[in-house]
Amino acid sequence: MKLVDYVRRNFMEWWKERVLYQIYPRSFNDTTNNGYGDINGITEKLDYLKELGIGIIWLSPVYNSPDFDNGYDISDYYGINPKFGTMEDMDLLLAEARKRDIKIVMDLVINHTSSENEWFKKSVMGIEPYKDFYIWRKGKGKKRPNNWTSFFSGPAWTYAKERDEYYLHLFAPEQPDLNYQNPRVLDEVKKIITFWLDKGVSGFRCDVINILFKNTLENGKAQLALKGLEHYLSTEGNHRILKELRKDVFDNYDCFTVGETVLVTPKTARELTDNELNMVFSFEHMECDQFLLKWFKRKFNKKKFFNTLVKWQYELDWNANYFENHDQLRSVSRFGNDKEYHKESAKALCMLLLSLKGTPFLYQGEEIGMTNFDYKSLADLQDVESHMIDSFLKKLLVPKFIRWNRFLKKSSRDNVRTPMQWSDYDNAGFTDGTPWLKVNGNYKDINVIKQQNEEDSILSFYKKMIYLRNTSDVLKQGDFKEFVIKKDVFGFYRIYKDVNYLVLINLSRHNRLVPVEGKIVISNYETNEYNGILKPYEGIILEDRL
Ligand code: ISL
Repeated sequence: MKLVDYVRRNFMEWWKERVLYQIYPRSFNDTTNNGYGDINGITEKLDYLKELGIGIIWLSPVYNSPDFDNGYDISDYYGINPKFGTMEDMDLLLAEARKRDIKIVMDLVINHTSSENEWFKKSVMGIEPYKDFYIWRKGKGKKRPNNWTSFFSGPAWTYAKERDEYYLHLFAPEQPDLNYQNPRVLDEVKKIITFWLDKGVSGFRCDVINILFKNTLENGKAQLALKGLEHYLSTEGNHRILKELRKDVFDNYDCFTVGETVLVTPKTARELTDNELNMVFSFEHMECDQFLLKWFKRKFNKKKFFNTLVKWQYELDWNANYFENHDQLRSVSRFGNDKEYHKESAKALCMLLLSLKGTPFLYQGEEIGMTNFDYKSLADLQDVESHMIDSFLKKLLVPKFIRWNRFLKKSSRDNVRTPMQWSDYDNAGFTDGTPWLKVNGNYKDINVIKQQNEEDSILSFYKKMIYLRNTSDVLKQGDFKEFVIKKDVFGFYRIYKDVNYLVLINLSRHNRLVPVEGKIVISNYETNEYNGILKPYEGIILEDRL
């Protein structure tokens, strides 16, 4: 048996043991006052993260990029976006993180590049070997090559007069899709991954990693919201690519991969984690407050949320658990109550997240209960997706008032991208310049410094809960078993050897009866005794010895 396989079988992998924290660099901490967070700003906060109990940081893209999609459009995979600093800054961050035993994971965006990437510029000109690095097709008469649509709305093809051809982009036109039918593309991707692993990064969060390989370019079924999906979702070719990357690159390093996997089901998730990725993000629990698409919001269905979490706990050996990321809304505003029960509900969600089986992923600001933003108009929004959706709805003659109130304000990704709230100084202590995106007006109440000084703050509870998770084999390794799901209450066991933790979470503003007994391990109400009634948004862990 290879040593690496022996270690894998007999020890818990480090990426299962540690709590991960996602940083959205442009909104984290600005040390140059250009209005954008930067790499030195992250280094400056490593002690904060260490004290919080974080073991892995995932950086949203810091590569060179014209920033049409905030770095998810990469123009040079080997360079650092000057807004964020230099490669020396990056090396320093890696070294300082290593000193503190914090691992750094990068974002890997390889479905598409930026249209300003040299590869694309040469491809447009037909220059070899880049001519077929992207997916080019002639139009059908005056029409586009097929009916596929983009994730950001509208057609997935844009015409380039230089070649008298269209290129495919499943996202914005500034994000052309790479052509994985061309083996040279994967060779380049391997070089990129190797470069960063050699630099000392410990893995990758792999952006839309199950839509790389397009089987055919036939028309998509008319009824699907995303036309063309059936031709590129988790295809055999995609599996081949991921297996090859695992065998030729990832397996040579002590690293891990988590896939951002579009429309994944437990079955496809298992296929993607069998000798390919280490874990995947599912989106199913993020769909419990919407009809079909996130733009059609409905009341949060807690029961569905709990049942979905249970389903994934049973179906996969290991989950990547999260309630927030840079594309979603703030969880306390979405699944909790950011008004009367801000503190209680943020803590209850914290307990839930950290006691499910799997690797917990926090997103910056979640640990202080940051909320959605009260945007006043489209001019406040920076996100390319929001602007594309707005133009799309405009073409459908949807009135401005409805576009704004029903769709954009409620669902824009900028809700979660506002700058980190460090203090009650100007701009929440994020920058002394003008922040690239407005700071949430509630920063005087919700900020790190204030919560560091309060024993019962959300931040203090995160610290306690992360400490518990970091030191408890029950929470790290215990089996998951459902206990009860009521309309508002979620209860489950974590069982390890002879210890049994019962986790009870009430996600409502009402008292809820759950008559059980046990010694309290932790409670978000700091109670020492449980009398069988869960208070509003109370979360509690009780211990039973079997
Ligand atoms: O955010 C979404 C819908 O509003 C998702 O559909 C999202 O586009 C999808 O999950 C893919 O997201 C990833 O790739 C995008 C980028 O914009 C996102 O920020 C990234 O997380 C394109 O690279």
